[in-house]
Amino acid sequence: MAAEIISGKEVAADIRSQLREEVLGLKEKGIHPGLAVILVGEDPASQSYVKGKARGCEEVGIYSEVILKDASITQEELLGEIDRLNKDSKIHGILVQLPLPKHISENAVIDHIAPEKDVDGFTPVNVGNLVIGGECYLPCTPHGIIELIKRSGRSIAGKHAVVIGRSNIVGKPVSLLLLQENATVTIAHSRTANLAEVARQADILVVAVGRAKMVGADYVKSGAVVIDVGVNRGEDKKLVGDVDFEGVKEIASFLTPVPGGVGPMTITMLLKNTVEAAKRICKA
Ligand code: NAP
Ligand code: LUD
Repeated sequence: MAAEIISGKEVAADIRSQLREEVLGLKEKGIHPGLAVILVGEDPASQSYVKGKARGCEEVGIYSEVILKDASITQEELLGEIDRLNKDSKIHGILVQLPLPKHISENAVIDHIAPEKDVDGFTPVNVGNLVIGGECYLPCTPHGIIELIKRSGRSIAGKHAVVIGRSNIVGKPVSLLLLQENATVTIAHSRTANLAEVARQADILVVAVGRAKMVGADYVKSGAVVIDVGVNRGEDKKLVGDVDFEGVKEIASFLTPVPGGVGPMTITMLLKNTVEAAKRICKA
């Protein structure tokens, strides 16, 4: 039986319309949520994602600033920019789009963001609180993935989740969130032996590798929920996921598409965190 396709685009539109209402209510109380996005350099994919974030802000009524910096910016100058935003009362959320040029330490930059404005959920304080179950901003892509699984109507508790990929931005935090939802979690990566066999044990398979169509039907147990995080641009400029959509849709019970799956959810969860940040900072 063919899998049901989970439209991240539709779920994102639902959440955004709720957020629009919430922002209207906050504005009546004199609170205007604001997000600053810093983009260093001219990577076309990053430019496209940042554009999507600014458009999302506009859609729900969040004030936004996109700060463009030349790839030659020094780390000191970038930290200075973050200092300024940390103190700016119009700005409740700060995001530095990754990756950064090689001469800048991503960890140093992230660590400079005030934790209460860290709407990406990347600062050590936020990540630490995520690990110990404290109050934190949930990282956007992992949170979006959990929402998509829940909206598919499938429960997570007691299920075996296999996550392929262990990056700080997707693999590790989504594994923690699945654990918090009471899944039994396996984290696989480039050194995992017998990867297809490990993946076939998954009731929930999350793929965040960055290799076009790497996960074929032979990686998937019949009836599994498959979440494709990968966004790869083929030679024809078309976007493809890490999952071979056509092959896997015949085997999985639920499958996310690329584009229109996890991507729109990432941006929507950022908008949600920015509204949350404005409420926390303004004590609404
Ligand atoms: P990343 O930092 O490059 O990490 C990739 C992970 O995949 C690493 O842990 C790596 O293992 C593992 N890996 C690489 N080749 C593998 C292989 N042959 N077999 C098994 N594991 C392998 O990537 P990322 O930032 O997590 O992003 C992954 C993908 O998701 C990319 O396509 C990215 O564009 C996309 N993405 C999408 C969104 C969204 O919102 N839709 C958000 C973030 C990322 P090692 O650790 O052993 O090297
Ligand atoms: N850095 C992210 N770097 C890359 N896809 C995103 C992303 C939207 N600090 C920081 O935004 O959360 C981040 N915080 N990331 N990413 C990837 C990652 C970051 C990826 C895809 C999309 C954000 C997205 O909207 C659309 C889709 O899949 O439907 C397609 C967009 C297109 O290019 O056409």
